[in-house]
Amino acid sequence: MDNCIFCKIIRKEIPKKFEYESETLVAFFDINPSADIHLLIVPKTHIGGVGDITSEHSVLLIEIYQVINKLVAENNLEDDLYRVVVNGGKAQHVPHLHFHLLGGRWKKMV
Ligand code: DGP
Repeated sequence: MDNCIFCKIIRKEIPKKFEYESETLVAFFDINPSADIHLLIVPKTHIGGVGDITSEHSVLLIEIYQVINKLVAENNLEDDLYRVVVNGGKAQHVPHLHFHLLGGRWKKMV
C-alpha cells in the first residue's frame, strides 16, 4: 500500500531499527511508548486489521505469537507483567494489522 506508514517502514523507505525481521514479519519499538517496553509486531503483507484476517493467515498468526514469545524472552518479561494488544475500529490508528507487546509498567492506554 503506497501511503501506509507501516508498509513504508517495511519497505525501508523510513529508517527504523528492527528488533526482529523475517520473510513475513518485522518488530520494532513503538515511537510513542505506552509501557516500559512497547514493541509492535507487524506482518509484512498489508492486512488492514483484525476484520481482514482470514484462514489464509493461520500460519502467519502462529508466527506472530512465536515472535512475541521470542521478544518476551529477549526482554526478560516472562516473570514480569506483559500484555498483547490488538486495536480495532476507532481504537486503531494505523490501518495495517499490528500487535502491541507491552511490558513492565503501563504509562497510558494504547
Ligand atoms: P494503533 O492505535 O493500535 O493503530 O497503534 C499504532 C501505533 O503505531 C501507535 O502506538 C504509534 C505507532 N506508530 C505510528 N507511527 C509510527 C512510526 O512511524 N514509527 C513507530 N516506531 N511507531 C509508530
